[in-house]
Order: sequence, then C-alpha cells, then structure tokens
Amino acid sequence: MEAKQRVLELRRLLDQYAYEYYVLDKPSVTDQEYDRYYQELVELENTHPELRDVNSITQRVGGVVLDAFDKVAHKSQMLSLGNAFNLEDLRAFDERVKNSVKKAQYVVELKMDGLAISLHYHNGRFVQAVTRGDGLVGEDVTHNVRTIQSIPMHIDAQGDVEVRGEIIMPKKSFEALNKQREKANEELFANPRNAAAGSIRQLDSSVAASRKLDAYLYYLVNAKELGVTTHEGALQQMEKWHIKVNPLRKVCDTIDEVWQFIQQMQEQREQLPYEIDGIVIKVNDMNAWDVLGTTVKAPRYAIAYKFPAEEVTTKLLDIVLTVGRTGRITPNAVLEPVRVAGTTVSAAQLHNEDIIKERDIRIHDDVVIRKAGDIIPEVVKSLKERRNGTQAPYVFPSECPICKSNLVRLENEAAHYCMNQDCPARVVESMIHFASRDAMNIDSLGDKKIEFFHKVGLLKTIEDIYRLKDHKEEILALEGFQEKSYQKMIDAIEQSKQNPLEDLIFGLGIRQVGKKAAKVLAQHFLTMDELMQASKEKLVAIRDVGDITAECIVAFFKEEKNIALIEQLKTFGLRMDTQAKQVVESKFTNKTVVLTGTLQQMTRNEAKALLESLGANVSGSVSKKTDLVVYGEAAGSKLKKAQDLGVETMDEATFIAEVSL
Ligand code: 3BD
Repeated sequence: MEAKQRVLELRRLLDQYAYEYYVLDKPSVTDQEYDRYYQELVELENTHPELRDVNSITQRVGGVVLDAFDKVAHKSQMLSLGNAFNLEDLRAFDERVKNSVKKAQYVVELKMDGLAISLHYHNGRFVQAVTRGDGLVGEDVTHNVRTIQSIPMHIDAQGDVEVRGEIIMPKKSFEALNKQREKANEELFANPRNAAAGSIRQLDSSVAASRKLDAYLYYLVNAKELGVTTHEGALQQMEKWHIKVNPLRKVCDTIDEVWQFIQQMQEQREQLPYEIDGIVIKVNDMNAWDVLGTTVKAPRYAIAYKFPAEEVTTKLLDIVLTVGRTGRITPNAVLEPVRVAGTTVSAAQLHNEDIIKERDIRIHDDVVIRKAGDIIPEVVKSLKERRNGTQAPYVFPSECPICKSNLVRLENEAAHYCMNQDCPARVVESMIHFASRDAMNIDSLGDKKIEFFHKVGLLKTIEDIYRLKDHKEEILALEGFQEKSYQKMIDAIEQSKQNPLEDLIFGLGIRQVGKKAAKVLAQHFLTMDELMQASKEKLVAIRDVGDITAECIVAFFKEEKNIALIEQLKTFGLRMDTQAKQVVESKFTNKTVVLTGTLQQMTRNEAKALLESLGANVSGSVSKKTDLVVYGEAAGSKLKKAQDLGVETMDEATFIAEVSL
C-alpha cells in the first residue's frame, strides 16, 4: 500500500516538474533532483510491476513496436483553413465576418509548421492520439505521442476531452538530427515538418522518443459543453490543464491590429525556436462560429495568412540537362549553394526552353530563387542589372547530353526530347520505372542498384533484370554484395514474375499509360497478346482511353524491339494475363459512384471493391458526372456538393440493402 502511495506521489511530482520544464520553460528543481525522483519511481515500478502504468512518466522513452497503424475516424471532421496572402485578403475576410456578425474580435496566433493531431483524454487520462489524415480518418499514433514530453498524460478534467493542435520539431532538434544522420550516412530530412511527420509515422516508439518533438494545441473540441464561449477562453482552459498553448497570441479588436501583429511576427520569425509558415486569425466569440458556419472544407470564422515565400539571391553556375524515361529533357540550374526557407539549396528547376527565354536567364547571372510551396526550389528571375558582360543568352543544346543524338522539340510542346530509344539515360530510367513500387514492385532493386548494374554492364535492357541470376559470381564480387542481400534481390525479381498483367503494362512505360489506364487495359483485354493486337479503333472505344493514348499504345506495340522484349519476358515466365473481375449486373453497373463519410458496416476500400465488382466506377470527387454519392457518418463537403448539384445520394443502410439483393 505504501509503495502505491509513493508511486502516485512521485508521478504527480514528476508530471509537475516536466510541466515546468517542457511547457513553461521554467524549471523549479535542478536536473539532479529531478533524476533522483525519476530513478526512485523507476525502481518502485520495477519492484512492483502491478503498479506500472502506460501513462507514467517513465514510459516516455518509448519501446512500443507496432505492426501497422490503426485507422481511426474523427468524431468531427478536422477542417482545413482558407488562405490570405495580403492585407486586402484580410480586409475581405473581415467584411465577410461582419456581414454575419455585427462586432467581431479576433484571436491571432502563430501558424505552426508541423502536422495536425487530435488528442483524446478520458476521465483525465490521455488515451489516444490520431493524425489528421484526410480530415475524416487519421492514424492512431498514441504510442509515439506518449513520448512527447510536453504533452500531459493527465489533465484535471472528467469525461471525454478532445484537443487538437500541431506536432512540430524545434529548429534545434532538427539540426541536431540531420547532423547525426549525415554522420551515419542516412538520408537527410528536407525540413522540420518532414522530420516531425517522419518521426510520428514510426512503428517503434523509441525512435519517436529520440526525436525531441514538441506540440502546441489550439483547439478544444468540447469547449461548449464546458461552458466556454470564446476561443481565448478555450485556450486559457487548456493552459489550466497544463496543455501547451502558444503564448505568442493576441486578442485584437480590429483587422489593423491583426495586421500589426502579423508584421511584428514576420520580423521575429527567424528568431523563433520553431518554424512557422503564417498566422491564423480566428473570430473570438464561439457563438459567432455557428452563425458563420463552414464552406466546403474550411470554417468561415478563421483564415490563415501565409507569409510570402522567402527569396534569396545566388549565382547561377551552370545549366545542365537531365533525361527522363520518355526522353523528356529537363533543364536544371546549378547554383552556388545558398540557404533559403530552412535548407541549403544548390539546384533549381528551370522547366523548359521557353521559361529560360522568357525570363532571360543566363549562365553566370545573379538569380533570385525561392521554394515553390516552400519545397521545390525555382529560379524567379535573373538580376540583369548585375551582368558584367560575361553572360551570353542561353542557347538550348541541340544534342542529348548523354547519347549525343539530336534533340527534338515537338509541335505544341514546350519540352525537348531525346528520341534515341537506346539512350543510356532513358534505358536506366525505364528500368527504374519497371522495378518501381507501382509497377513490378521489385523492392530490393532500387534506383542506385540499377544505375550501378548498368554501369558495370550487367543491366542493358529491362529483360536483363531477369538474367541477373545468371551472374551470381560477378555480383558477389562487386562491392556491397553479400550472399544474403543477393538472394533477397533475386527472390524479389523471381517473385515479380507472378504480378498481374496491369503491373507489367504499367511497367513497360508506354507513353500516356499511367497506373489507372494500365488497369483499365488489363481488365479489358485480359491478356498481353490481345492488347498487343488491339487497333486504335478498339482502344478508343474503351472508356477512359482517349485518342492520343490509343495512338501511343499502337505505336509502342509496332516497335520490333518492344515486341522482342515481351517475347523474351514470356520465355522467362512472366505472367501475361489477369483474372477478369466478375461483374454482376446491378443498379450500380456503369455508374460513377463517390463514397464519403465513415461507413459502419465495412471500410471504404471494401465498399469500393464491392462497387467495382458490381461494375461501378468509383471516383474520389463529386462533379456533374457523378451518378451517385453513398454516404456514411460525419459526411461533409462531398455530400453537400452532391446535394447542391442535385446528384442522387444514398445512406449506408440503403446501400447495404441494395447490394445484398
Ligand atoms: C497551426 C487546419 C481550425 C480549428 C480549423 C480553425 C488545416 C492543419 O498552428 N486552427 C492553428 C494552426 C492550424 C488552426 C484550425 N490553428 N485549423 C489550424 C488548423 N494555430 N498550424 N489547421 N490543417 C490544421 C491542415 N493540415 C493538413 C492538411 C490540410 N490542412
């Protein structure tokens, strides 16, 4: 009995100290004192296993390992936010708000650049954490969220409480992590948000525990039930529970005051210990939230002001061309390395010849660059006034940088193409595509290995992949190959021979034939031979196959080399057919159906498979072409849109009744 009292006391004490340290950033005890109590608790929990508790502070180190993440439907949808890019947009927002509610106060808060999360407490205990996902269904990441020190495992509240916020990785943690990964020769994270997302998507929670994540919460779902009527009041209620809420916020009476706060924060942005990508503005009065309502996906009571993308100047050292699988040429700028929006950038996209001409971008120019959507670097413009006479207008090369054959620019296309089917760059890219996940999914034959095997002459064409097993001695003599990794690769290659026809069709890399078209073609023709013999007329008659796609398919199967490749693959034993899906005639046959909301009787994927077996075409978005929307619980914008468009809708019970006939 005494041990139990002491354990509870230690947990309360340590929770309090953790709160002071991780939430308030104001520790009241020394690290040594903290450690003493912590060790005492560890020992008591060891000697009294019956007193262990998943919510004990000792469990923050992680160690839970899952097989997969469970999907969890959100009780209420996690909405998106509309965007504002300037003061004008904000004034328009203010006007809209004031059209519905006479007087509006706003709460302005920082827009943390992390990933949205929902936390659940039951009778004061933390019970579950779910990622935002698509807003309707997220993933259960409870085991990882337990390791985030600033998230309380106990709050002083009864019943069910749900709070939502953002998980972030502080800049310092991010830099330390990447440094460590660089040393270990591991791939670096592009930015703190990706690092945070990657850490939360770990099956082993000790990895997440080592990542030094933090969280800021900004939304109390049950505010009304608790008698809270303003957003600021909700934030203060959360603070009383020791939940971490960003103190950098302000209640404003006018939009000009809001704008002032935005300016201040934009100036302080670099000095903040975490990355933000804007400011969120919310109407304070929560009764006004109901009056204002929500649009298709975002509430009308809030808006996100997005900071303009950071632009920096650097030198353009060179323009180099890369060759894709289809022969498409992409020009890339080689830049003097420069830091922008949190990472060092040394290359940027230049898209095509026209863009280089229009922007008059020349080698040796000083150029302004920024990250599009804060991810992909692009050259905005060149600083012509800084030229010193050494910059000549850029002449797009006439030869392929790899095989030296002439480049061709087709009519009505901005891109140049290398037309040489045997161009080594194209050959390598085709093999990479063939082995990729969505195609033949040969997991242990990645990009680097393919490039390497090509270099040493073991892979000259796609069919050589299936000949690798005849070169065991040579491969084992290569650096980095052991018997075990060799065998794993060969097994994966052999395994791929059983893949259904659609994977092979997609893997061949026929122009215009993506994943979906490959599936449609496989289902329509059922065998490779039938597809190879199909005429253009036959092809265009298929739904989802257009003129150009049909021409590309016919052209592909006219080529001697492609016919020879397929014949060779046949002799290797690759599967050249697929099972016809049995289509049962029903009221869903040939209808375009959209599923929305949470279904109770089956998962959305099961419903999709069922509908497809009944001959329906299941689509993700509602438009005029939609014939029917089947909705489950908490259906949101798609159902509303269907009703607005006058599209037929059907609830789950009716749907089940229809399909079980
Ligand atoms: C933040 C929606 C509302 C509750 C809807 C008003 C879009 C991510 O710091 N408030 C914040 C922040 C995000 C928010 C709301 N307040 N929604 C907020 C937010 N201070 N970042 N977000 N989200 C959260 C999102 N996430 C992924 C994909 C699409 N949208």
